[in-house]
Amino acid sequence: MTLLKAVKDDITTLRVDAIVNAAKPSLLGGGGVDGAIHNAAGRGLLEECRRLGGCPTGDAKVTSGYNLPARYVIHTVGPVWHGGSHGEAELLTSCYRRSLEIAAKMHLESIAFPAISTGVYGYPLLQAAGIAISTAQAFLEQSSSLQEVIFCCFSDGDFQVYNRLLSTRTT
Ligand code: AR6
Repeated sequence: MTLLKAVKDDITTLRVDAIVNAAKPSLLGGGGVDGAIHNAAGRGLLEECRRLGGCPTGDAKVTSGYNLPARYVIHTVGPVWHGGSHGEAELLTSCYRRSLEIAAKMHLESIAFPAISTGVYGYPLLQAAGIAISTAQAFLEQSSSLQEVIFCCFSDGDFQVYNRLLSTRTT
């Protein structure tokens, strides 16, 4: 059975098969978790990202993990929050689904997500966490290599929200 769990940590320290990056469409680095991942991974990551030619919002692309403890980085581009009536929920759902599809296709067993779009891109955390959990749960109902899906929270407040939603979800 696949485990869905929340941790409070810096995602760049996690020893998992893949961490997910909340990237921008150019995939050329930025602030927040994107900046932290590029800093920790080193120049090789930026060089590989340059060759990918960007990524549309809602999609994902994979690179190696370079100096990270994670073997791979799955870069996904979340939606900017514009009030909720501009397809944000569908795009955020697609970020989680596409990342999980890539991980499953590569036969990975563990993956860690940051709270995509909830920083600079302004997506309300409670709604975003609900989408993260329900999309992962729905995906894992199909058979997949994944054994552990981690929601990596950067603040105590985010960690509490994820834990509350995880403890009340219907199985
Ligand atoms: N480990 C885990 N989570 C982190 C870390 C970390 N080291 N650092 C930040 N977070 P954000 P977005 C959390 O802004 O909203 C970038 O400039 C953070 O507290 O990183 O998708 C990109 O280049 C928040 O909960 O991503 C894009 O331009 C979550 O990660 C844009 O920001 C996401 O916050 C993407 O914006």
